[in-house]
Amino acid sequence: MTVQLPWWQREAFYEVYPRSFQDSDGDGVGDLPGLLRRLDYLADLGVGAVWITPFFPSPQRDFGYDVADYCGVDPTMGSLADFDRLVQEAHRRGLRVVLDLVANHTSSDHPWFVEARTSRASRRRDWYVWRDPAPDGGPPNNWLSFFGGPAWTLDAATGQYYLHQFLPEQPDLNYRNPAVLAAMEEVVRFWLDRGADGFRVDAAWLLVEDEKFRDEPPNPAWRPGMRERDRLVHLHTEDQPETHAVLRRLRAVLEEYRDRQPVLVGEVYLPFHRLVSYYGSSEEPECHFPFNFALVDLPPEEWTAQTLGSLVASYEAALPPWAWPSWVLGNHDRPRVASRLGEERSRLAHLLLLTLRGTPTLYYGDELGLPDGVVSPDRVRDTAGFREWGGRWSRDAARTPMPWDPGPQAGFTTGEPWLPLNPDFPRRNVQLQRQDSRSFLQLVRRLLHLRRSHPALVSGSWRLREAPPGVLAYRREGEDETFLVALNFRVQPARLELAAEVLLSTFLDREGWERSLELRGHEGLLARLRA
Ligand code: TEU
Repeated sequence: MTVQLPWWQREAFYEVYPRSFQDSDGDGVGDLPGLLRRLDYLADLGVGAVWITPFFPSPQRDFGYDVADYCGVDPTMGSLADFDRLVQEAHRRGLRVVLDLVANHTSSDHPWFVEARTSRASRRRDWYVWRDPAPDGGPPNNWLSFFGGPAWTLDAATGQYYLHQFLPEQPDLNYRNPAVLAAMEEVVRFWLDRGADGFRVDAAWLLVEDEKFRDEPPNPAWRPGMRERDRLVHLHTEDQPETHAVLRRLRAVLEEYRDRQPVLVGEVYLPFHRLVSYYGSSEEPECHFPFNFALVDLPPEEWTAQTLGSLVASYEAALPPWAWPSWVLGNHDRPRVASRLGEERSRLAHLLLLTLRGTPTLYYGDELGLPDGVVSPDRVRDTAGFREWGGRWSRDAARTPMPWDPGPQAGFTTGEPWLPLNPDFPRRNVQLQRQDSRSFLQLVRRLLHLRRSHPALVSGSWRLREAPPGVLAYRREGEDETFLVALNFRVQPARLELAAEVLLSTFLDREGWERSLELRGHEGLLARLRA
């Protein structure tokens, strides 16, 4: 008898960047009522949880990741009533709603920071991280921001610097002050009480910094083309031991609602051996899973059978036996996977994502094979991210509006979209791909529905299998079914001497029993070995 897994293990997650998903009022910016209108699409696609990036009141300097009120909805996104309706309608369709907890920092417009900067004696002063200037009057140490320049800004009125790992408009909260954590716990309760099903903790590995504020050493591996911030080795601004106590407390709040199985997911960009510490322990749990970004940051030239096989094997080996895996191909901060790999290999990547063990997270639009949009430097909105990547790439390209149909503004808005539509939207959109039996969308939809009807694809064991050069092959074995996945990452054809029932090809043009599995160039197969 298959033990019923919790929903966050059974279901695939889908990241919605609400500004770009569906606009309902013609202002060119997506919103919650627009997302409500697209819930049937998500339910039909076969995802089970929607992670919505921030929609809280914000001056939008980092598009919502600068929160000015943790317990509200930005007027451009709708209202709390719209949120309540969204949750109700999502739940009616069996969809869970996961929010973005931007816990590391607030907006500089947040009342807490406005009060903190009024004076050194303010009761909120210690809610943020303040330091006296260095003897030369400059920043207290050499820490750098993700978005360029020092991670410190001088508040002239009070003569001290405050810490911001991101923009100066995103002052870091001070988790060494218990009042800060207590306030964030109340934020979690507020949304859980309104029916939220969990949180993705933004910048979870950055929450606490070194108590002694020591300079970080230079990074000998830094090369031109890497991020300026990575000129330093981040010994003191990330992955501090005290971070885990914060995540344990946030998890403890979720456990107050354990009957609803709310989930805590961590945004953690760390190598596997450090990433796994964000699960905590079975006695003192932290994240249900931290995102595993290994496939997001894997350079395109390293997408080979050999590299991927050892990457998956080393992740599986690094996981504590009770820990639940996670896999991600893309998000709103990185170039889209179809732009990194091309369409055919992006299909292979989605076959990989949706047949590995654990919870997969899809990024909106990737299910269409959507490439990065074309955003000319004069139309860049995300100047912070543009600086972060040295003007070589803007995160806007991965945030262009969802193309719903070939009609005006791709069905995204009746107004002027806040970012340009992808030029290929007349040919690459939901409506046309729904009508095409071999489209990218059909591949993702079929894989999601296969996952849902075959537990072996979700929680079955994962085992690498011998395969010809260039082919990654692995078995997924459950109680009463065994599957084989074979991915040919080369353009040359390959053959697996194995009889199996092909359930689908990434080209969606073959099914049924085959005495041996011929793989065309860049073709992937999902086959059943025993029913
Ligand atoms: O990103 C934090 C982070 O992990 C950065 O490395 C991020 O991947 C990217 O490099 C920043 O451009 C989170 C959010 O995902 C990001 O959108 C926000 O800008 C950032 O935190 C600040 O809240």
